[in-house]
Amino acid sequence: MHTLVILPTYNEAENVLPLSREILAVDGGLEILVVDDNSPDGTGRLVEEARPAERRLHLLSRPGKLGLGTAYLAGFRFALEQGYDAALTMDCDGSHHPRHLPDILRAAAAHELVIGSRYVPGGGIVNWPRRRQALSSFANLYARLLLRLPVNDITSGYRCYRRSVLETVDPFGIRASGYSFLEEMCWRVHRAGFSITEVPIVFEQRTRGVSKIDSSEIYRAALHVLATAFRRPPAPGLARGRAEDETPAAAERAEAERSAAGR
Ligand SMILES: Nc1nc2c(ncn2[C@@H]2O[C@H](COP(=O)(O)OP(=O)(O)OP(=O)(O)O)[C@@H](O)[C@H]2O)c(=O)[nH]1
Ligand SMILES: [Mg+2]
Repeated sequence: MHTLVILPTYNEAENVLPLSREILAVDGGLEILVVDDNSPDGTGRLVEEARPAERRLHLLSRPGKLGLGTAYLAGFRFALEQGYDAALTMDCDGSHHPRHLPDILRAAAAHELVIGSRYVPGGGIVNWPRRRQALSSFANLYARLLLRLPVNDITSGYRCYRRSVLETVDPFGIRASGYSFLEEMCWRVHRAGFSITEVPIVFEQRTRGVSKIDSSEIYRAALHVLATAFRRPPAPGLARGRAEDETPAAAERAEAERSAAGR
C-alpha cells in the first residue's frame, strides 16, 4: 500500500529529521509529507535541505501557524491529489513511535481507519502526570458514550486512513481543530459505515521541544463533542465537491500549496 505519512510540524527542528529517517526505514512503501507552518526554529528549512538526498520526503510550507486541523487537511488533500492509497498521521515530537508502524500498516490492510490506541490492552502512556492521564481517560469515555463510538482512544492522532475514507466523509468540511477534529473524524468515519480498529501503542510524552496544545483545548473539545452528539452526520460523498473548495481563492491556495510542495 502506497502510504503518505503526514507529519505536522511547528518548531520540531530537533525531531523532524531523526524521526523521518526512522519512519522511512520501516517500509519502502512509505513517503512523508511534512506540513510546516513557517516554524521560527527552521524546521522547514532542515527538511528542504534534506530533500535532495531523500526523494520520499516532501515538504508543504505554509505561511504561518494555521493549526493542527488544517495541517491534517492540507496533508489529506496532497494524499488524494497525488494518488496515495492511505494517509497516516503522526505527531513529530517523539510521542508516536515508529516501532508501531508495522502493526498499524498491517491492520490498515483490513480496516479503513486504524487508530494507534493508548486505551486497549498492550497500550499505555509513559511520563504523563496522573492528572493528565485521568483527564484524557475521562475525555475519551465521555466522547465514546456521547458519540456512541466503538473506539477507546478517540483523541489519538496516530492514525491511518484509507483513501476511500478521505474521499467519502468530507474531512474538508470539519471546522474544528485539535482534539475536536480527531473526535469529529472518528464520528464521521463510523457513521459512514467504515470499519475502524485499534492497535495498541505506548504513547511517550515528548522529551524535546515544547508543547503547542494548551489545556483549554480539552474543554473546547468537550463542548464540541456535545454539539456533535446532537448533529446529523453529513451525507457521504462530498469530499471533493464543497462549494467553498471551488472558489478561485481556494484554487489559488491549493495551487500555492502544490508548488510549495515542489510537485
Ligand atoms: N503544521 C502545524 N503543526 C502543528 C501545529 N500545532 C501543533 N503542531 C504539531 O502537531 C503535533 C502535535 O502537537 P503537540 O504540541 O505535541 O501537541 P500534543 O501532542 O497534543 O501536546 P503535548 O502532549 O503537550 O506534546 C506536533 O508534531 C506539533 O509540532 C500547527 O499549528 N501547525
Ligand atoms: Mg505531543
